[in-house]
Amino acid sequence: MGGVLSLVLAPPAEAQQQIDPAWLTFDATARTVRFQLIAGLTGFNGALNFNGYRDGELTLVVPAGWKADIAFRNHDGMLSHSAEVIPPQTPVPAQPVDPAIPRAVTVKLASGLPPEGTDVMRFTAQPPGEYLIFCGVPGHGLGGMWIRLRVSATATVPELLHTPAPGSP
Ligand SMILES: [Cu+2]
Repeated sequence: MGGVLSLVLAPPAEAQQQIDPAWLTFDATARTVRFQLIAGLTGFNGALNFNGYRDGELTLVVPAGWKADIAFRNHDGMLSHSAEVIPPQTPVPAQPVDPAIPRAVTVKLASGLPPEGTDVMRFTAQPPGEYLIFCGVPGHGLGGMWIRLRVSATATVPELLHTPAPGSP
């Protein structure tokens, strides 16, 4: 069987999710920001992730007072998911709570939007402070399905930051 080239590829290690610049668009003059919040983007953490991140490892920074459109999409082919902005807390709640910012919540908060379900959270980012964006389906937040939102009194433009927990690899 000479001449047959056998190329054996080892299964890739779980790659660290990279921030996709397309997730975040904004208009500094109009002070509006749009963020694509993608539930279960990858299989990471049993798909209990937003944009491939879990446990606060992605932070969306929005200047205080800007209008935010958070375009939620459930990319998970199996589970239903939702999202809401809540105050920072450890551990995160086991089920939905009142949003920390009015209207910063999707429909079907507890039951979740089905695969490919979409909704847009439209709210004004205030007051300044630290928040979490959390999946309200019971148990998902506790399973790691949350990222961070920082409403910043000093930032001049929105940004996305990789924010690994201190001491994590
Ligand atoms: Cu979920």
